[in-house]
Amino acid sequence: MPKSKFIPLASFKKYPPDEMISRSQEFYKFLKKRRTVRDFSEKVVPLEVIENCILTAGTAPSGANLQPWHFAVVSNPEIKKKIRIAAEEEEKEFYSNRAPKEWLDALAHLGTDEHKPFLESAPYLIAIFSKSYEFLQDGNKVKNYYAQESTGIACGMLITALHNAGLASLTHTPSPMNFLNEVLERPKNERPFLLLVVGYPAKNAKVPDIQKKKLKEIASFI
Ligand code: IYR
Repeated sequence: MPKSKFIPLASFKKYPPDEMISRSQEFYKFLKKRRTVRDFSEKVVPLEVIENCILTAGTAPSGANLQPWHFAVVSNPEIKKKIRIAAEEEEKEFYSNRAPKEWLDALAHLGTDEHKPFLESAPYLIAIFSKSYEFLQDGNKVKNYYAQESTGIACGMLITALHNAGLASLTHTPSPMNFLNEVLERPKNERPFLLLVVGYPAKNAKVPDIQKKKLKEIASFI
């Protein structure tokens, strides 16, 4: 087993309590402004912003630091079109047959349907894959621990980073989304986790009038 090497924790920054309170309030106010958007502008986004946000996501904690994720960034219009066609096919089946009435009722207030024009109009689609195992250079197969949880955390950080950079996103999960492996030529050990649509909101983008739960509804202090 490789021997671990430890270095001093030089990057940690401590703040006085008052400053901690104001920083946490400010960050809450800032993140509260994030809204999932479904109407995207075609306006070009600098690739460097996307790269930086993915690097940010890559700082996420992961089981045994195995970083079991892959981010496939799509800007090619032909590939976006392929993804739209495949996703709309699945969604059509979902909305007209697969989804139980209970699920459709729960979604009704969002106004979603099988039409996904944003998959072509938004400048970037980021397909996030989770790897429950992978192969080392020598061909040996290794297991990744908590791959799903780790990838979920990385996606949360990616969404936060994109918001911080001044971009809107949509967490889109066509189900099933195995077609992403084929279209994006990703290996079998990579399981599609999320399709994130990224760009600027369209000029007159509208969002549903929905609220987040209050602190006492989501937390208990014992
Ligand atoms: N994947 C479908 C349905 C859908 C499901 C959930 I859960 C949502 O929060 C929103 C939509 C679609 O994208 O339309």
